[in-house]
This record gives sequence, C-alpha cells and structure tokens, in this order.
Amino acid sequence: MSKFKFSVGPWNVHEGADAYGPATRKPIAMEEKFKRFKEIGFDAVQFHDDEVVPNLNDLSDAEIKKEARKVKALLDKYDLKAEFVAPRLWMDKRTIDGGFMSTKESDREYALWRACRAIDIAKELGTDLLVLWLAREGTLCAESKSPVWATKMLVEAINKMLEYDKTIRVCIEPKPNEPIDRSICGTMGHVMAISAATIDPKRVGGNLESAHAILAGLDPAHEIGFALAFDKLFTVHLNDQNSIKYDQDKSFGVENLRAAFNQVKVLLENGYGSKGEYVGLDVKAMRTTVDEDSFKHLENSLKIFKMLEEKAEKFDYAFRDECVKNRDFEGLEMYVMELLMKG
Ligand code: GLO
Ligand code: MG
Repeated sequence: MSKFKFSVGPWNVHEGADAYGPATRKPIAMEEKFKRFKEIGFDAVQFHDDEVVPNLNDLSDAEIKKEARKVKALLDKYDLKAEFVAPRLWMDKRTIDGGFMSTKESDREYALWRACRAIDIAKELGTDLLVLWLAREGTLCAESKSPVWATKMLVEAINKMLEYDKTIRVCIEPKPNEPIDRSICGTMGHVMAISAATIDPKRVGGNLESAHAILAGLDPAHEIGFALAFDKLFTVHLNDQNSIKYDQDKSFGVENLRAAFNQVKVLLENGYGSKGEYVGLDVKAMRTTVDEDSFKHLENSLKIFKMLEEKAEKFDYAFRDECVKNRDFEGLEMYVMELLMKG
C-alpha cells in the first residue's frame, strides 16, 4: 500500500501533436479521463484554467464560476479532488512576450486578470493552490528587458494575487528555458528567493518538476530536498528526461532509475503528503502510442513510483550509517544498486 496520494492533469492524456507534426490519436472527453484516472489509482486532478472553463476570456466573472461548478460536480461524481489550477498564460496574443513581465502594460493587466480568474476557478473547485508555470516569462532577445525589472514585476504580480485572495497559495513551477530562451525563475533556489520577497512568503512555494531540474543541469531529488528544507514543496511534477535537450516529460523513472529512486526516497523520508500534498505526475505518451494505450504511460509511471517506494521502504539505514562512519561510499553505492536490481 502506497503512503502517497497521486494526481495528474487532463493534458497528460493528449493527442500526440508536436511542433513538427499533427495529432496521432483521437481526443478523449474530460469525463472519460476522470473515470480512467480514478480506475488507474489517482486521487486528484490538476487543471489549467481553460480546461475547466474553455472560453473564459469571453465570459463574465459570474459565468466563469458557474462553469467551474459543473466541473466540480463531475469531479465529485468520480470521487476525485482538484489539486490545483494553473492560468494558461502562454497561448494568448497578449502574452507572446510574457504576461507578468511583458513590456506592455495592457498585457500585464490581462495576465493578472487571468491569474485572478484562475484563482476564482480554484476556489470553486475546492482547492487553495494556484500553480504558475512561467512559460514565457523571460527573454527571447536578451537585451529586450532588464532581468532586474522583470524579477520585480514577477514579485509585484504575485503580491497582487496574494492580496486578491487571502487564502490562495501560489506555487511556482520553475523551468530554466523553453519556450523562452532565458527564463527569470529557473530553479527551486529562484523560487525560494521570490517567495521570500513577497508580502506573505508562507503562501508562496514551489512545484518541482524532474525534467525541469534536469534541464537546469540539477538533480531533481536535491531540488526537492531544497524546497522541503524550507517547508515550501507545495507539489511535484514527477517525470523523466534524457539529458539537456527539449522538454520530454518521459514516464517516471524510465531514463534514470537511481535518480528516480532518490526522488521517492527524499519524499518518503520527509513525510511529504502529511499536509495533504499530492505526488503529481506530468508525463507525456510517446507520439507513436496508439489510441487504446492513451493512459499506459500514466499506469506505468504510477507502477514505477510504487515499486520504488517499496524499495525505499526497505532501505537499510543502519547499513548506511555504518558505511558513512567508515567512509565506505563504494559499499553504500553498491548496496543501492543491488537494492534496485534484485527482486
Ligand atoms: C511544461 C510544464 C507544464 C506545466 C503545466 C501546469 O513544461 O511542465 O506541463 O506543468 O502547464 O502548469
Ligand atoms: Mg509540469
């Protein structure tokens, strides 16, 4: 039995289109996704604002809340919770050069309006968590905006969100690049600094995504540990990534099993989940995957996580201490490899 509760987003079951080619699978309705998520073993769903209310740009505040309540009813039907809502700020014409740090004031106003609507939607779905994946917040042309100004604009925007709703928690999902060339908030360290600069640091934390840490050249388990040390790991996006290239969102653990094991281990050792946090997955099916297997990468990721949790439960801390005392790190490393490879 796993000690954790799991979550996933509707976008993780997608049609296979990429920047170089069209869809390869049929779309699946939201209700069918919820049904399958529950069957597979998920407890909660993560959302973009426009997955809950597709045409929210054209609706009044009251209409947006009404639409959100319909999705809440559908979640209730399948006994699923909403974990977070994220404003999808990277699709609109007004955010082609970023939202919160766009050089145009009217664009910044739109971004904040959208973030506040995402907060409204979150409240209707019964969650206090707003995730900010800062997709286009940074520069495409390095000289086009000052990183000092841009950083201050981000803090200012988050302060306005914290003021807009006194209970909302803002969770930044750091990523060093893509789709932007140079992002402003690339790692957990950046997130902690931004958090400390806001009017309510307790309500500002991070969402560590394994692939994003690897893209920054960092170890995901250490990034998780860093946020845990400050009590600011609000959620995680576990997945995997083959080195520093385009963002791959591979199934959890398929690329580097030892690194995956250490992510599970650090979560387990620190009681992650005891305050209601979910183990979130952000994984993509391969483009070659057929319709019938649209959920297979989710099943696989969950299975791998749970198998690694069993391994982490078996970890022999007394042996570790002995090795550490003797500085026998060769012995400790071999022990870990045997733990992972033996049945
Ligand atoms: C992309 C991100 C993206 C976010 C999602 C939630 O690199 O990982 O999938 O997690 O939009 O904000
Ligand atoms: Mg993510």
